Amino acid sequence: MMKFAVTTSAPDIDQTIPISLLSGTFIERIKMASNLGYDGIELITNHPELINPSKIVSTIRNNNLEIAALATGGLAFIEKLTLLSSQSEIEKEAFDRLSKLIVFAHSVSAPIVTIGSFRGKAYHSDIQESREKLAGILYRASNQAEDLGVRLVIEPLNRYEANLINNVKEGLEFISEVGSSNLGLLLDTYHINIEESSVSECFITAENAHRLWHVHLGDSNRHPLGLGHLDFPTILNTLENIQFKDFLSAELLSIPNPNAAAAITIEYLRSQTVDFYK
Ligand code: LER
Ligand code: MN
Repeated sequence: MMKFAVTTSAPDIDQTIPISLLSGTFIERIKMASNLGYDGIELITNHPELINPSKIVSTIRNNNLEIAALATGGLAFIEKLTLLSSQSEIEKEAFDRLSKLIVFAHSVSAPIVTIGSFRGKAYHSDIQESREKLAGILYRASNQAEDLGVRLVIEPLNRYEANLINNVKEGLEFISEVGSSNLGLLLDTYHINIEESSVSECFITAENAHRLWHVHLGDSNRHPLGLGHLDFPTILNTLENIQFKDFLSAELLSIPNPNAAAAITIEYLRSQTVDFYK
């Protein structure tokens, strides 16, 4: 059975993030996610040291939800920290913050830490040099995460947001370069729709390589599901056929507002996946 999560910020973040859904206090947002029928939460956190892990876990579990993943996007959007940067002190600080997030993921039993925009941009004149640098960084981080029972996922991003790892083929090649069995792929329907000739086919490619570990959901325009032109019935059918059992997280724009976007998306998903509930 597929599990659906919604992306929202942890209590340490009070700024607005465009892809953080739900509004209100953290407890109100968790309750709402549960009432809407989500199975899990993808948490954006920048300062996990400010959060009490057992309080977070009990709030989420008491509402019959799981933590699907911890997201690093807030570190990039708000703190302007990225693993690759032409400023070495930013790279150093970013790695340190990733290590802290991995330790926090372990303490709240989050199975996955995502690496999307947080990887930063290739800045060497030879792009291969940046790739190799990132591979070294993620090799170290993947090993640290493995020791703590946490998996890392790298997310191909569309060409307007990243100049490194834009599609599934490049993602799989990069994972081979890193050489860690603890690094997988996060495929985001919004990004792969821009870069791939077939969204469904690339899920199959990633699954055949045993690296499809996490999914982000957003329609072609990054609006709630059903409000763009992605063929979600076929995509969901493909994921069902390959028996994808990990989380699919709604990570999309707060259109028309953060609560309605979450509500429209889960309603759409439940209407398309009724078979699972027979
Ligand atoms: C950014 O566009 C995205 O998809 C996030 O998951 C990246 O951190
Ligand atoms: Mn994403």
